[in-house]
Amino acid sequence: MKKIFLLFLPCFFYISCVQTSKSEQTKEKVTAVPVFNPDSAYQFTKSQVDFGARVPNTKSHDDCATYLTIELKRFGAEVVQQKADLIAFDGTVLKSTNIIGSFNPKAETRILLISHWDSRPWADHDPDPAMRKKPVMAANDGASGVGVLMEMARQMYKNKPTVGVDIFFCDSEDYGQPESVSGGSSETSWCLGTQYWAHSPHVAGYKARFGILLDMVGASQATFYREQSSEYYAGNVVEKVWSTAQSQGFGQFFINEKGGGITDDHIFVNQITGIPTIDIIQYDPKSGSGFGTYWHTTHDTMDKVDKVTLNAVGTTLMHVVYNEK
Ligand code: AHN
Ligand code: ZN
Repeated sequence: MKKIFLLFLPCFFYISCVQTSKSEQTKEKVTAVPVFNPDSAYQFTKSQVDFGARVPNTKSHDDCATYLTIELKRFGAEVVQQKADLIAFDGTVLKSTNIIGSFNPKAETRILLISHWDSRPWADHDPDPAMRKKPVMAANDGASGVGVLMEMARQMYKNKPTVGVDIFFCDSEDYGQPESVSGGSSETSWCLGTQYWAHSPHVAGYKARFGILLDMVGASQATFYREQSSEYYAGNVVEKVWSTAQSQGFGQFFINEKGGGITDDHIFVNQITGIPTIDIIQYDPKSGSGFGTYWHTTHDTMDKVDKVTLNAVGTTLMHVVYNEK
């Protein structure tokens, strides 16, 4: 009797590790969605911040690129490091590295998941003027999105989705021209790594069914609105993601209302590659910048990152990816 029980134990353990929602169970075939681990996502976020600010042309930046590449390979991804010298608005040559990790690299149907991994070189929104030349630690504005995607990579290693997935860690997103510089913040001074990749993708003629960009997805009680350009270029993807979030119980994070339009990596992916791509980005219509009081300040540190938010985003994306056929 005891022996029989022990034989069944691994089955119970397995079942408890794979969640399926009620609505999914009614489909012909049950879709098993691996459980996203927010503690692990938090650790992946912290590991990046522990390198220091990941500003292009610094050792912290290069060490973090190596770390992300090794980790993606450890999770079975086929990894491309795309190196480029990108010219910033002020003429600085940014030694940039886009990192692309592919799962099921031969699958024709693909999903593109994007997050920038670099840190802003100046905390130009810091309340203390003496701090405005200091770099941003970018716990939320950078590391959080990458942390969520690294945890998804870890899950995909254990349990492959049906479709192909490309995780794209783009570089030199946050070297955009500060508003204080004459002429103001030019749109094309942002997202340099993504602009480069969109013109010269890691695979010639690269296509994906859709793309999802994560930007600032770790803050406590963050709210994500249906961003304007995402609606314009990829309304059905916005609908898919927001309705998945609602059905998973994350409606207090994914607000089912229109938000503003934001210049971010997804704009260039949409305009240059034609891959319909949305932006999940923290947006608070009541705050001044819209992005939280510590945005582009020296206060964007690990204490701002909340596992509950990482879980809301990660779990939603896991359901989106594993339900794609
Ligand atoms: C602008 O500030 C124009 N766009 C926001 C892009 C960004 C910066 N996302 C994170 N940091
Ligand atoms: Zn930023």
